[in-house]
Amino acid sequence: MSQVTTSSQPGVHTREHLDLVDASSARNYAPLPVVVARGEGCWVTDVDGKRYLDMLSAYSAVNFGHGHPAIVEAFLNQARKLTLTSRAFHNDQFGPFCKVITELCGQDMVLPMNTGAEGVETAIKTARKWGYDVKGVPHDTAEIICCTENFHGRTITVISFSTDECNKAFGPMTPGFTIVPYGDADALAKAITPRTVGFLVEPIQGEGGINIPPDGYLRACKDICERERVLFIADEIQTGLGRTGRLLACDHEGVKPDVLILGKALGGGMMPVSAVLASKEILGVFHPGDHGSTFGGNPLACAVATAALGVLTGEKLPERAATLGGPFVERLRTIDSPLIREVRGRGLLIGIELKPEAGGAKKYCKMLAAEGMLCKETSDHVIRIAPPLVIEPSDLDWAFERLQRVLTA
Ligand code: IF1
Repeated sequence: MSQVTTSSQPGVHTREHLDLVDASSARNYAPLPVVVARGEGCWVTDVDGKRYLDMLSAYSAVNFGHGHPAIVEAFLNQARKLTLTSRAFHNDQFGPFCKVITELCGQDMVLPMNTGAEGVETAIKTARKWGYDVKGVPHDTAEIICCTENFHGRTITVISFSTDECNKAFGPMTPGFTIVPYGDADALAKAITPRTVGFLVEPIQGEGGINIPPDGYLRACKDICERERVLFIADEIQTGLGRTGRLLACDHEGVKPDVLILGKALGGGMMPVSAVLASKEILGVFHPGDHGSTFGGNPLACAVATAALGVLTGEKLPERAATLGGPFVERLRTIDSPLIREVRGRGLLIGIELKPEAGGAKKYCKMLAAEGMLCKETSDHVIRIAPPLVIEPSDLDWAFERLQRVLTA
């Protein structure tokens, strides 16, 4: 499946598409000039026929690879039968989905939404209502603790607790959030007040630069939350469903989140599906009419998500991520390059942090794209690598050669 491609000039069809986008698309992204038209497994093809190895997987939404046959089949079968009823009625895909996902995650209940940000919003509403109804916090005073460098989505409430400067432009912000340094459990303990209802955390920060917290951090935070009666809310939208070598990244420390948020890969790479999972005591705070979504829990989404979870367990993808990821990270560490500051990763969620003198990671992502490999910088200096979990060892070898070449050129 390998092919050496070195041209960095956009082809003629690519040029046409870039012009269309330039003419009338909002400028909220600055993508690499690659216009993808097809995808199969870990490989995609652009409009000019050039092939690339996808080492980003749509930020882990394409964990199963492009067009996984079992998921495509579930999608097409369901699309022919029934796609949407709204939650005004039941649909026959919802119940089976609820059973599979709650059993897999070891939680009592699930609340389905669509995008990750909606899942996070739902978890915030859950924690606040739990705070008022169960913990007895006075109304309208609930506080939720979040971390520096967090990324949980783009809605107004979610960016209200972002520490990224770019979000300052969108005020006024939603109150009720406190920020503590990521990786510092003592800081969490100190920040808790009688009004604290939840601690929202990414087990590994994706956008923050593939930041892996110190060993024992999640366990310590969970213990603090238990002691203080604060909900431990894990945003596993990016880290969950096998990416880090376990079903959940929290599993590495034997931590069961009180509230678990999933997204991205849950939609099988085909549609937005997110979910909030928790115990009866916690998700039980919702009563009819309190919360919902037109598309959340739709039969197409449920059929696709159920198939995706079937592939995840059937193909043992968490184990695969662990088996392939560990040695790949070790191998990346052997690259003898003055540009590299650190290589870090867990499973197949990997960051290559470059030194400031390298001049930013984007340049290297462009060079890698010219070599036929797609990945994306994060946090300016980190090359983020997150291939589909179904990637073949030979494709990882192929990627390694490109990375080595570009980083030692
Ligand atoms: C974009 C980052 C990744 C997430 C976590 C919630 C959400 C995300 C941990 C929201 C989304 C995406 C969104 C995407 C880029 C991407 C990203 F670089 F911005 F940070 F993956 F690392 N929690 N992450 O990572 O989910 O509402 O988007 O479905 O372009 O904004 P969403």
